[in-house]
Amino acid sequence: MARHLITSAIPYINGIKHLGNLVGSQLPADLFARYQRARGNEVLFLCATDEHGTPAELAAAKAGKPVAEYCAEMHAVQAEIARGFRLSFDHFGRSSSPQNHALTQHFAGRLAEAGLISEVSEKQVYSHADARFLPDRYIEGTCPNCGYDKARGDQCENCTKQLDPTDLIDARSAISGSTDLEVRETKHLYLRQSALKDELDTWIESKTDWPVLTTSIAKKWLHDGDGLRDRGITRDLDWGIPVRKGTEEWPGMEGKVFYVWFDAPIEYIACASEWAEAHGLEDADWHRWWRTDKGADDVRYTQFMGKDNVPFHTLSFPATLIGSGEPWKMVDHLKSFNYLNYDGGQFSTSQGRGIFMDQALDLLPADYWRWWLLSHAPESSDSEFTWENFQSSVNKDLADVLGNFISRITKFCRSKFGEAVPGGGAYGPAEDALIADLTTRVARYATLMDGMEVRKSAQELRAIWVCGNEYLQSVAPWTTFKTDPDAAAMQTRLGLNLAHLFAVLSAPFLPDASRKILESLNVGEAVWPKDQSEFLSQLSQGHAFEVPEVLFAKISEEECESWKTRFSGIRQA
Ligand code: B3M
Ligand code: ZN
Repeated sequence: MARHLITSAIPYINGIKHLGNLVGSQLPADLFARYQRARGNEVLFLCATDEHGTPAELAAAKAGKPVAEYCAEMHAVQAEIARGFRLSFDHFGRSSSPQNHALTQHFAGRLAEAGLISEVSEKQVYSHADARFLPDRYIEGTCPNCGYDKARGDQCENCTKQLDPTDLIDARSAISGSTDLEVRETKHLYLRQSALKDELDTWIESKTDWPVLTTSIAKKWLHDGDGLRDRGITRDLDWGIPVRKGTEEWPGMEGKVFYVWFDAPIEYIACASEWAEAHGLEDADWHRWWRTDKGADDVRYTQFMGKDNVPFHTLSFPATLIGSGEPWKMVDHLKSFNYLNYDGGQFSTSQGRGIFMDQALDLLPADYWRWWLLSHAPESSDSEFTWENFQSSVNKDLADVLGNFISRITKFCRSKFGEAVPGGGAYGPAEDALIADLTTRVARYATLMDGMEVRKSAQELRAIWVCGNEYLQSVAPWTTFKTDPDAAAMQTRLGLNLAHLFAVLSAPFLPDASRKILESLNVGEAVWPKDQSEFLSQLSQGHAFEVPEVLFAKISEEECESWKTRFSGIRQA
């Protein structure tokens, strides 16, 4: 039995994610986790909320809540929506957990001991009224270039000029509005990633089976970008993980916290510890997933994320792990995604453009979205959501092909043989040909799923459903029945067994529909098919079943039009 550690990029806490975020990490990770479990492998699938940093502070301030309270609430909201989408995390953790505090401080301590952290003095704006240093984007003022009076300390939104806070005219705090600001010296910690260039280089060069999207981004930053420039890993914020060297104070770092991108990937590890705690397990139980000296050497670790997150996962986080000098499990396969666009533009959280996860579930059950999103996953290039395409995919793939097959075969059997599998008849050439075809296709489907070829897997799965429909259409048991009831019984029996096969194969994509089919067929436990001919004879004479309720409702023109209009604007918070 293989062991799979699977993580999805951890979504920021500030607000509900849109479908573009979902398809770029959590959903394909879930597909892979469900598939590996279905194959009988041991899986630990982890995700969490990314709770630190300026966006969390700003969102909490906007909601008028203390940031800890805001994060706890939003974590519960995101967890509930994840359940709605049937994301099968073994644990949905929080980067603000005590475990992540301890581990992040531990890594910083190890890196410091290894000489990989430098202390740098910088000039930064201090606000007396707020009693704190202000990050660039917390400072507002008039743009020296265009005169726009709400320019931010990092950039003018109006003319796009990049700015330093000291460029602003009449600079003020975006928190309090105070103009009582002062430029002060402050010390920050930098991670000396450049010192690990050779090790990172060797490591990435060894990943010959990674998607080009991943390695091209990694190599670009490693070689010709300034991606390996030493990075500040501390910030002057209140909310975050206090800077400590392991369990000790760090002189001169009082009141500072680690930068969100330093602690967020460490949460992948901390989350396993949170998982162990939540299940009353020992440290050894999570160490066997994360420590190569404690059993994780035979773990296969796969990460899922959008392409914008790749540099952090191929350079900074590996630098943290390697730099610690400890035997942490490193990622084996990194699956990254392009962007999903929305109806001629971009999904945008800040602009409220597109469809958000909660809204999607209010319209239709998870399986409808899972199918469209996964079968259109932005793998080799960006892809686009349009309502017409969504409608057509739901109606044609789910309702006409899979749904129709299940309903047709179960209803036909009920009408002619009753609600139990009929006996009699023997396979002929059509059945042998079908089984041979399915044998090839199921093997191909498994190879594609193992390789995380999401779109191609969906295509192959659909092709398998089509085989079933074509078989029924060509042997036509409703006609055979009139002249040769035994042959019709055999065809019907095979049809019911095909329904079983489709339910098992479709489960990673369509967990709810799969469960409904299995329930209606009275199949207790889904077992992945090894041999198609054997699998397709499991439901034998006398096995009782029920006709399931309609699995997929078609989307009408009216619905499609009205949703299109409803989601054409901007979401009001
Ligand atoms: N929260 C960015 C994002 O959600 C960031 C990912 C962290 S992964 C360690 O796209
Ligand atoms: Zn400007």
